[in-house]
Amino acid sequence: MKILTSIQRILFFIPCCFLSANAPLYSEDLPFCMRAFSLTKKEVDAFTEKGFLVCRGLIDPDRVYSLHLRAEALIERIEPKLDPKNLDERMRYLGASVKKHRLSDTPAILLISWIGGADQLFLDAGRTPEILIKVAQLLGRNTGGSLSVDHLINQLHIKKPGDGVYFPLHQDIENRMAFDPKWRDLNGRGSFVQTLLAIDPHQEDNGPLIVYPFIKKPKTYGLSSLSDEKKRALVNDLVEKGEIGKPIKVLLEPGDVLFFHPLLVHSSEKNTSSISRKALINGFSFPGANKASYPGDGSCEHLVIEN
Ligand SMILES: O=C(O)CCC(=O)C(=O)O
Ligand SMILES: [Fe+2]
Repeated sequence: MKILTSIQRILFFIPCCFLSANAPLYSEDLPFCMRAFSLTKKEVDAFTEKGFLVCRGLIDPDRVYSLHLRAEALIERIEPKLDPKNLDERMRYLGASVKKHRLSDTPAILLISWIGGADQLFLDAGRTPEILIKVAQLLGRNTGGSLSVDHLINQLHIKKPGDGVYFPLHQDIENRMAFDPKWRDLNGRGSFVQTLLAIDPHQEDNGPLIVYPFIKKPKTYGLSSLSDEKKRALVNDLVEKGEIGKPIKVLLEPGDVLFFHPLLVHSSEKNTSSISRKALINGFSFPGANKASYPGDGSCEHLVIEN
């Protein structure tokens, strides 16, 4: 085989870089039929700059109300099945996987992974064009030029009044890498977008998401290995040094959707109000970034949006 000279190698490498360059897509980069569901240039740029974006009233009230009713019905059916002696293992419910928590006296549901495995309505809600096309825009085109994503997460989060549930400071990228230690960032922008659809109002005192906007180029801070106290100390320090922005409570109305980057630092506190705070969380990865399997029947499905 002919051995390439250094100059030949450089000349070969430069066009390859351009071919595989990946960037978020603007509306005009999408087929005409998708543009009505796309993010504006201003929204794409805001997501890139801050690491999150809220789209108000994205999902129509009928659909959100149906999700609310079905979620309440599922919770009522699952709760009596929780075995107080076995709170550590996940429990299967139809094709979904229930994670329990022991933060209150009575066993309760922390979250239901791949809830679409128990009720298709939740899967369809995560894949509405209003959500999916925006996610595909943010993830960008694959090397072959197609628009496709892997649907990793379709999860119901339930925070009942006084149930004690909270999510310590974290970055979702660490969750992805905990599932797949060989996770690869293939689009150079985290290769993952998480979305949170508010089913109930997310208000000051029922444990809304708290986000720390990007200021400097985001990186992984290794929060998952620290105690809650050390996580708080590290994040306070990052805020003080101007690495990340001051915390913002993301207050939402039912139907609003938050899109966030896997390197966004975030947390949520306990629900001290008298109303539940339910959310449907959907997470999508750039194809090839994840090779692990996730709980729930049919999870990690590859969705082709445009060939
Ligand atoms: O439901 C919440 O409050 C936080 C959820 C979250 O951050 C996650 O699932 O990664
Ligand atoms: Fe998270």
